[in-house]
Amino acid sequence: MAILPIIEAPDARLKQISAPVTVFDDALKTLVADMFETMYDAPGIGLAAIQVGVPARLVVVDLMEPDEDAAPEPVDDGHDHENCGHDHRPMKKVPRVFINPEILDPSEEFSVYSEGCLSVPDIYADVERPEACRLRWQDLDGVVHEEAMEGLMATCIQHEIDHLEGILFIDHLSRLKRNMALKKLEKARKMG
Ligand code: GNR
Ligand code: NI
Repeated sequence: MAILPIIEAPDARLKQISAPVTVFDDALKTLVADMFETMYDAPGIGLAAIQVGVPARLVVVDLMEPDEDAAPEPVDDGHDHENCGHDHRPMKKVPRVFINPEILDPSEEFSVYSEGCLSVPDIYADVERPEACRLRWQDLDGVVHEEAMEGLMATCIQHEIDHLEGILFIDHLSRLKRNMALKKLEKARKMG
């Protein structure tokens, strides 16, 4: 397993269109394992292969969810966990691999989410996308699946499929806002 370097904008490699995965071998499984390790380390909720320099139509996602089996751990940090309304249960990983993913019948309803991207670090902006869709994809054995997606999963998978087409979330912003984001990135990079 390895944590891979994540490519950041304005690197031209992020503009490539990724090629379909046709070989479902051990090298693919290793790449997926490395992509999960890289995503959890970042941390992020999704990662497309091109973000680690591999132009293949492959994405990993993990939105995590509260672990129903874990007892809520008592923590004494001065914050009123009994009454704060948050869910303080430990989270469990829900790793998902989507190979050659395709969006089917996107909803006519849109939702807005404040998106970020590991390739555009520390920049966040509202992006409007179809609120729900169906997704068709292949798993690590090449078996085809189809499932309805909504909410954050629908947002995230559309963000990832954009990466496969060479599109970043800032490409959905006005030219003014995109240029502001790119300037901010450039400045942050100069500052180290
Ligand atoms: O970690 C991530 N968070 C996120 C938040 C809102 C919408 C999309 C995302 S995906 C992003 C990780 C990433 O860059 N995936 O390509
Ligand atoms: Ni991204």
